[in-house]
Amino acid sequence: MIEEQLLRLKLDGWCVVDAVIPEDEVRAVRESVAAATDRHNRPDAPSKIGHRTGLINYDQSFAPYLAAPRFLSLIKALLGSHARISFTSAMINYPGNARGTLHADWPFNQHNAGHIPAPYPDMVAHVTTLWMLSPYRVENGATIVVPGSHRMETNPSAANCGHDEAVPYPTEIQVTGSAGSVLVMDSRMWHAAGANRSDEPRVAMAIRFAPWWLNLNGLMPGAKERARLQKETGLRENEVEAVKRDVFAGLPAAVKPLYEHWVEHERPSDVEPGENAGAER
Ligand SMILES: O=C(O)CCC(=O)C(=O)O
Repeated sequence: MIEEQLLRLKLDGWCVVDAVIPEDEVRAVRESVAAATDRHNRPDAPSKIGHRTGLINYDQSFAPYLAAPRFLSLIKALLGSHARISFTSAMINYPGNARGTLHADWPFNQHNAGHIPAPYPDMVAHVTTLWMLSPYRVENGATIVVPGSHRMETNPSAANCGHDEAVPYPTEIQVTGSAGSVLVMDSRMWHAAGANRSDEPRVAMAIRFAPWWLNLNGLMPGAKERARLQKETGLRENEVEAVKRDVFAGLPAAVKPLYEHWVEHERPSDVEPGENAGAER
């Protein structure tokens, strides 16, 4: 099973791990994540999108599933045994939301202050996982991917990529799946949010993983390194708030190693209360 998933990730750039959250448990997680996102929605979220970064501070209903062996063993096979979480974000795509632009995720997205400049090397350096808390269907805006695009050395967020980020790509597809499944993809993959043409919100989480050696400091609100990157490039950066100590203390033992590097007060002393950076990509 894992061999097949790894082959798909290598050749196509993505695969789906089914039922990471069991069918009879996913509704409770969906409702909990949606309620936390409603309560703590970012004021600068794009139109018809609910968004909350640092979700782990506001809701822990999904935490036990992060260590599901069928899921975590795949992440570790891709990024090594010290893989850790870089982003924990909730996304609610409401009916009528517009299709997103085609892009690769941080740190390959060239719009971000902290990015690996294109042309970048061909290696797995960051993994994006999209958790389907609602079933992903074509009508409700299932994520659009361009299979094989992760092997490109650039992506449509770069001005000279050769493909306009606003234009659909001819071979793109939408990844559908049942609630509780997780789309795992190389963060270099060209992808976009689909338009939700249904009458129900599509609730999902973007949980991203980094190897231990990837510098995440630019994501921490208030960090000097973050401020310098933004000033020197004139570009924005995503932000991921520190995990609160009491939240961390309550996480399952198997999940703690995934968040330990981001716990408040265990960060470098240059961190001060921070600014807000806009929607992440
Ligand atoms: O909402 C989606 O389907 C895609 C989200 C996305 O583009 C991202 O998280 O980078």
